[in-house]
Amino acid sequence: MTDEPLYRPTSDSQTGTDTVDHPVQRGDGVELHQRPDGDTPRLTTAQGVPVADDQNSLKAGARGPTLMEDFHFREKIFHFDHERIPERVVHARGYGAHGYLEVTEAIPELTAASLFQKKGNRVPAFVRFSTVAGNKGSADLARDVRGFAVKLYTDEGNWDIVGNNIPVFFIQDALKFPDLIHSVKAAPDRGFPQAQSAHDNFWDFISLMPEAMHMVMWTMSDRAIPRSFRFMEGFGVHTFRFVNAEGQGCFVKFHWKPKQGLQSVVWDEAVKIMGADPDFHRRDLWQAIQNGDFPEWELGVQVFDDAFADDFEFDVLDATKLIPEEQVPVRIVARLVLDRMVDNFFAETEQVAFCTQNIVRGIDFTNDPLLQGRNFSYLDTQIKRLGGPNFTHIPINAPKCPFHHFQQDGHMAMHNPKGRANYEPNSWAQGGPRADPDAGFRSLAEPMAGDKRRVRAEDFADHYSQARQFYRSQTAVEQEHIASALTFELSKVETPEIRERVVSHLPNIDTDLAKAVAKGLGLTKMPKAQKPAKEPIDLPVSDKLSIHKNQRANFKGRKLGLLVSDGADAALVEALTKPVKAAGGLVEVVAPVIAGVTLSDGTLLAAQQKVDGGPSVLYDAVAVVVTAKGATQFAAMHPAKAFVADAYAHAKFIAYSPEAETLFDAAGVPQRGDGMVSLDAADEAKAFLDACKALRFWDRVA
Ligand code: HDD
Repeated sequence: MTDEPLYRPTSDSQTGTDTVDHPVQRGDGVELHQRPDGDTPRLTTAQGVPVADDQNSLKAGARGPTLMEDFHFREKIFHFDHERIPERVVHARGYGAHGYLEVTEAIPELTAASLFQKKGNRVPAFVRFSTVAGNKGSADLARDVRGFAVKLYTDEGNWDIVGNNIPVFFIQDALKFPDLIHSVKAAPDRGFPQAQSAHDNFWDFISLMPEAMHMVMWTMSDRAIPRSFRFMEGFGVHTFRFVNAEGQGCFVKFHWKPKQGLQSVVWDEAVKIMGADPDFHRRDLWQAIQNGDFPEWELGVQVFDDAFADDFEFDVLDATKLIPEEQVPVRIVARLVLDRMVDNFFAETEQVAFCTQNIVRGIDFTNDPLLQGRNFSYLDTQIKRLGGPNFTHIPINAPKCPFHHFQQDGHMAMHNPKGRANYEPNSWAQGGPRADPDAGFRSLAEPMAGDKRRVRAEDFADHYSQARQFYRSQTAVEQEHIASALTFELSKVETPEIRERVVSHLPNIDTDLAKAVAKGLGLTKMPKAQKPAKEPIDLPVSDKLSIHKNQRANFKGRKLGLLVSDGADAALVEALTKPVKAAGGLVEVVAPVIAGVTLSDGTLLAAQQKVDGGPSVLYDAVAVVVTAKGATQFAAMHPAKAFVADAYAHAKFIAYSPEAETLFDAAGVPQRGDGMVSLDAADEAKAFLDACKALRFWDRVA
């Protein structure tokens, strides 16, 4: 053994400009060809010192101990050790994108918010979508509420609308939030289950909180398993205030309506997607934006006055209630477009800090006790998560308008005030910023009075009427999904008393629903119905609450999964894929091997998925174009059989070349019928695409 260093940098390796490739000997004979050249920057330490060798730590002898003085080693490992910050206590798993909000209708009569003063005004936006219960590494398709948090960088400061894809919430008072979240997250003794509400603790809590029943109808509906972030609505949930330049206020609720339409998956698909592609939702957003298919939402407002609020059946400060669009129509005032992915996930998506307290002139809070509590929680949590009060210095959180204040110091302060004045009033010539009584933020001068008490307002007491309205506003298929979801979740509950207590709420919502769930659970008798604090009333059906009633007949942004075998008819493949692409859809080829298949005309069709990596749950519709031989081969492969069997069970539109019959028979797919298009002639491919616009052939499973 020798004490000679095994690798000594040559003098030209220090210049960083040498383009001649001198292999670096690692010492064990492995040659590394990574050296800086004209385009590749030189590796440095965080202090900017060029690094000569990033393969070997500094040792006393080739086989000796590592030396303490190896500052490169210590800096690299120290930094790695500190890479993690606490994940969000809720909404840990999320995915963000940049875009803009453009005002399509000026509303100065309603609000003094500068962005709404003129049609065409545009402000940059950052949006983060999320699930609530699971940790950062959980799967995208968990049955859960989706966060829909929007940060608008207006020219009068940042305005955050920290909403969800469901317009109501589980609880009425923020004091109960920790209990709600503790109950849904992994149980503290066993550390599971992860990212799901199907367990005893959650349903125990819910069954003791009748106010949650409306929200539970939503989370048991397909709203909680969206097809992608692009196909879901967003809601500000609470009632907020608009305040105009004259200081007059009105109430407002915010809505995000996807231009892409609404779409969800079915539960069996969700379960399988979580295995096949746990990143299904983030991949979808990434692909759409990278392909230039920018998702877009309309910003709508429901505006109403005190007189409406006084007459409304429920309290507008109660976040477990919504205002049906039939009662107060949604007025579209802007559009939100997402057109750019982040440069760096951690810097932007992870470090973005949404706070409900971030509002701008022209917007104000109401006394909704959930919103009031949130205003404390978000600011507080950012300090924990981002390490100090200067999280607004992180570029993603900093306003994009000028800002001047006397806040200073603290961890990681990036911009301290210049000059001597760091207080006011002061009498210095360069005395720093001053408050502006004319243009500054002012709260609505709303009269307040009342006894200091821990109390819930009496008109928060009706917990079932809107749950009933929601359920009855769904199509038969959607109602069946709610009953199945409740049955599934409660079947995971181990304690019979908890199952029965949940069911005992359902007769107050709908007796057929109660019966379906009781039957699904095998209950021998219907539990006695809970006595409501306030008798529920029958409200009119609200079509806007249904997904199926509000779909847009469109295949744009959707995906066709094309299962092909070697020798497949090239003309048919072309006839199928061309109109899908023309309609703004995507085609993914699923083949026996990832290299693809050779079509009948000898061309190579590259595959995006090998058959066991591309199950049909990843697609909105599927097509099977095979030769007789290919069909026989697929008929012997479980993933190929599952591909067609699942597509059939999930009510998807299926196109197939006649040879595919062998595969369908082997997969146990019953006779074809509607929603399945046999491609005997190429022009039937067009008919198939037209059918696909309906997204699912629900009659098959109804
Ligand atoms: Fe919350 C995060 C939405 C009630 C406390 N919440 C968080 C996020 C969204 C929501 C979308 C993720 C933001 C992001 O992407 O960074 N939360 C809601 C909605 C609610 C709601 C729509 C009811 C209408 N939340 C709520 C209550 C409390 C919190 C009642 C506490 C009293 N929420 C938090 C939090 C989080 C959060 C602990 C975790 C991470 C964060 O704030 O930044 O402060």
